[in-house]
Amino acid sequence: MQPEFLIIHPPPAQYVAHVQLHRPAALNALNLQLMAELRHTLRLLDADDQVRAIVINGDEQAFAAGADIKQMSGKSAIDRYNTDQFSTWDTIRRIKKPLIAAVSGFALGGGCELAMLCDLIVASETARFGQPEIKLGIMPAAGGTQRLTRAVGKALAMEMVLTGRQLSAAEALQAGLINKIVPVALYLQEAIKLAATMATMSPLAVQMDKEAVLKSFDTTLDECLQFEQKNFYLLFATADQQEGMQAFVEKRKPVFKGR
Ligand code: CO8
Repeated sequence: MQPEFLIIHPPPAQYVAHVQLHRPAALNALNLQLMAELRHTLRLLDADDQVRAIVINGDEQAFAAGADIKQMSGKSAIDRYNTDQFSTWDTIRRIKKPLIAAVSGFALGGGCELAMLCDLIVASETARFGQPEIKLGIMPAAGGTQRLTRAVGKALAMEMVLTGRQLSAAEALQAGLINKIVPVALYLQEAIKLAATMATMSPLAVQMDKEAVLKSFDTTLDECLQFEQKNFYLLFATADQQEGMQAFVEKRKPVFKGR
């Protein structure tokens, strides 16, 4: 399937994939087709052993201005239930490799939720984050009420979700929603740099770390600690663990192979 609303760029660095949301006439609004294309592409990249980290961006004006309001308007509750669009989001949630959102301009509604579904967010100075669904008489439904609250805390999440107020990049950084802010000209480059750093690490360790960090959102601290310990033991079954420690002892750079 050749995507219509995505650009899959050549690898910008070794083991790094770069996917661009590309529906500029609608500020990259996430219609069902775009999300299906994204799911399909991310699954392929997740299965590709030449990829260890994935950068997702939009363009300078917008990461994504939300779910496609025009596609949603006029639909009934049962239409929405039958569309089952959240299975797409659930699949993306299960991508094992790190996803880095490079956000410039609007990340609103589903766009903010997609950025939060990624593991790290690099923002340009012009980025704006918001959950304006309340202004449409609906609510965030792709994890917005949950991931936003976990990231920024109850007080700010309530304010954003109940009033639709957008955060500037500086506010988002201060609130712990994003990792860093860089000038517009550099936001993509910076995200690629972060991805490239992760791509030099043992891919199995990176994936299991990601899995364990995400687990902390799912369940109790006790269960999470046990999960973390299990993955830690498992990594001692990898050649990369031996290589990593051997390289440290020998004072050289490790060469990780994903085994
Ligand atoms: N859906 C569809 N089209 C959109 C969207 C959108 N979310 N956002 C912008 N567009 C379109 C506009 O309709 C316009 O198209 P046209 O030229 O054909 O009229 C074009 O993009 C450019 O937009 P504007 O002219 O409005 O650009 P401005 O710079 O004046 O304004 C804004 C930019 C402020 C971002 C404005 O476009 C806006 O408010 N957009 C809507 C933001 C919003 O409410 N997002 C939340 C949507 S609901 C949602 O995401 C629910 C998620 C829950 C489930 C997720 C499942 C997928």
